[in-house]
Amino acid sequence: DLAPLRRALLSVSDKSGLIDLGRALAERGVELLSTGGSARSLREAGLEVRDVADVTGFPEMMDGRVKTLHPAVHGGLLALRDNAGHVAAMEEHNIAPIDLLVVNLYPFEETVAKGADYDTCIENIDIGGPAMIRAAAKNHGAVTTIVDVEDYNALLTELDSNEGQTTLAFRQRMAQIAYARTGAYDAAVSTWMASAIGERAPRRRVTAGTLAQTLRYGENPHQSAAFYTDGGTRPGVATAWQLQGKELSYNNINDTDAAFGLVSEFGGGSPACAIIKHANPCGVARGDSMKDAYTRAFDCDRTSAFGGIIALNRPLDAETAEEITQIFTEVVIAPGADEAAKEIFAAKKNLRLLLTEGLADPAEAALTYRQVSGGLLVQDKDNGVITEADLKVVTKRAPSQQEIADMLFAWKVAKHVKSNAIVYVKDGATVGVGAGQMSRVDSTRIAARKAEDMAEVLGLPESPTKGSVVASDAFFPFPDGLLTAAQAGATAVIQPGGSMRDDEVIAAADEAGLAMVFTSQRHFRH
Ligand code: 93A
Repeated sequence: DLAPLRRALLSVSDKSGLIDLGRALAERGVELLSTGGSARSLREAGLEVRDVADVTGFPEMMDGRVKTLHPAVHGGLLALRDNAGHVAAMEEHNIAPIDLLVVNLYPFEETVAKGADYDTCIENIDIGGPAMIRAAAKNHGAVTTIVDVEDYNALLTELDSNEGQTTLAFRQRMAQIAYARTGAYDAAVSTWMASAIGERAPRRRVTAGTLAQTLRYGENPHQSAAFYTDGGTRPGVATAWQLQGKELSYNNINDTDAAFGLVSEFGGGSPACAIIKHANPCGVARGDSMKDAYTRAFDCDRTSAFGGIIALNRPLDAETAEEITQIFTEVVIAPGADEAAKEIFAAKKNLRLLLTEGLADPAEAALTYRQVSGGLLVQDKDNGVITEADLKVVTKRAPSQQEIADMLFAWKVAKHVKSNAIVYVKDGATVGVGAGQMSRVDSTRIAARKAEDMAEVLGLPESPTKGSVVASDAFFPFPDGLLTAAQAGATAVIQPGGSMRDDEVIAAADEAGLAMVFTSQRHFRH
């Protein structure tokens, strides 16, 4: 299973670690072949290198578009060492075997991320690199393929443990990584092309992702799991900086994403806070201060908030940090934290603090994926955002300004609640959330019941749903849900409208003295 290493081809865009690797290989008696820029770096460091152009007998041409695409290279990578015909072909055509390929590709993803123009992106599509990687990885019976700088050390360790040779297991592992890289690379090209040519839903798209973290386990301990990131730079859980606390778990990442997406709906203006449990909000509020926003969010459902995930739309300050540490919280994510706040959190070793640079853009165009057995469902992200101008009043009574403000708030929250979603809001704070029920009327009842429970906990004289507004993520198919909300004391309703029985529902609203607006946009979230 051991394969010798006599000749290596190094062709890298990211030159970090190249010289150290080249030197380490040379010291182990490995002959070095290399392409233009890589060869120059190695030579400048005093290493002996042979140019690929010298091996192929062709100069690099067409601005480097053709440098390694030649049988002398591909034959050296692909030839089966123990196949008489292959060996004869090598001899006949004067092809020397290449035992190690070290390539990292033109930085296509980075070029796109920098916002480069079309032609620059095209020029950064690497052709020769992936061709060599795929060839070398196919021939892992004899050839080692390294595509990441982070694997240079592993290679040297492997050589040192095996008297300068590599094991089949190592070559197989590296080959698997190699194909992951070329697959992700082409996926990135395809994704970029789709948006560059204005395709709404990329056709026959493959998902791109790079392993960012192997997770301890998945949603449950018997499920293994990993976190893949798309290399994007948008603020969020994938790009946040973790200041303290244990590694994020699968559920933490999922919930933190939900929390940050929700709080980002409120922009970075006045303080807002969202507390999430199992990807659903159990309290969302605006406040005069961040502490006020947190406390009001907490008061929506103190029981569920225990062990929750908190997202803030503005930097964490000391008084909010102090308040948050009063109960157990899994994760806090915010666009920043001041020194005093960091100090308070530092005493809570298990509390994870994630800092982002800014907020997510709720209106951003993106795709979401859901796996089903045997396939993948791809759709545009729900980036629907409405303003007061989109509301159509359908009842005799028009809502007051306060009701409109609360309805728009409730609508933003409802977008982030699992269907069937019912959200009661009063004075810029949720007072009852009904999530994930199979019947809308059940969600309406549960949310009102939970509000009553909180009234008891907080010692309020009446349920906080009295004088609230209510949002429903999809239309009320019958008057019953709406009447349940009216009974709970809601005075205004925001919903998409569009039911066959809208007339009945509007009549019921008028009868109960409610104001109701239609948004004409639905926010299912299943
Ligand atoms: O333009 S290419 O697609 N044509 C090639 O034949 C080729 N061979 C290697 N790009 C090619 N490469 C890439 O050049 C490698 O993947 C690597 O990223 C880069 C290294 O070039 P240099 O050594 O000149 O910096």
